[in-house]
Amino acid sequence: MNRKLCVALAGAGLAVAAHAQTKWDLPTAYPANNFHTENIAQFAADVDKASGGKLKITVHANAALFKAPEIKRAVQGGQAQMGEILLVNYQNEWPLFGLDGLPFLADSYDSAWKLYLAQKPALEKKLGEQGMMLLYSVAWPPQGIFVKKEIASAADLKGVKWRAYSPATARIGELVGAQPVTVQQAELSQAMATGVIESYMSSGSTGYDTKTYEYIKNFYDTQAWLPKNAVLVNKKAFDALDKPTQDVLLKVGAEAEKRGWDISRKKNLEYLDLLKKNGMTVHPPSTQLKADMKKVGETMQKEYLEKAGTDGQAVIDAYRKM
Ligand code: PCA
Repeated sequence: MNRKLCVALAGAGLAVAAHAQTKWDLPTAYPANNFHTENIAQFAADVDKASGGKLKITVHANAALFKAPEIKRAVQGGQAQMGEILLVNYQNEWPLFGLDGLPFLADSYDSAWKLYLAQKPALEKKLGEQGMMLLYSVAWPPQGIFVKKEIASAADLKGVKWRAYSPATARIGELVGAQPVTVQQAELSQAMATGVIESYMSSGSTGYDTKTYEYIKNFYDTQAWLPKNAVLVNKKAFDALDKPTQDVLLKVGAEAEKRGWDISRKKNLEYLDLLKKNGMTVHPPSTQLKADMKKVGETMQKEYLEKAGTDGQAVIDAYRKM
């Protein structure tokens, strides 16, 4: 119930529960058992508790409410008060959203965290201009190559049906001569089952969540980049909360960010073990494959700077100084 209505009802002599409740929706594109989603569920439970039941956030997992690429606009337009997005999905809208999707710019948890800190002021400003707030952001585990056949170099990926989840992963597919097709995670298992794709780059987390081991038996642990999910809040919805509830949201959001990075780091190796247990071979990339992928990364960083200009360069410079 909004405050004006509370006041009106109170004025009319009606009893108003001291704990007028606000209900929010939070769509995400990933399944309920994904570590990001579990972290968000914990966040929602913590907000409920810390606000004394005043703010109830319903998490809608697995792209059930909005498809992955639609979630940002839904939060911007207020159809959802909050939402979780994959930042790199929006690189075509604004290059800086794609910075954490460039191969080998930041390829460890420590460097990914630094890149986040370097990106953050620009992200907050951009989202602010769009009527949203960046509540928190958490990295996916490092990205490697899932592929049906064994590969020794990028040349072995020629002509292979390649699933992309972002403009950058599609570009990698092009650069290695594969056949990219964009498929979001919610449709990935089906795309593998029907033979639409036979290869893709992602994390052990997504490999496990989508049961990739049922279709694809090789994972090359290239640790090429760590893309981030971001949890956004519609600014008008935030402004309509009372101050104590706003404070709860910010505090619990900061806790979720820290917890999320810790879980991601810890679970990375667990996911690779789970893939092995389910019949997948986890390979270290050959020297040639590593060199080929580094070259792809260099090309993409160059292309990126051509598009992102001085703003993009400034963030990369800030990151390199950290
Ligand atoms: N999983 C998501 C994005 C990055 C990741 O590790 C996906 O494959 O769709």
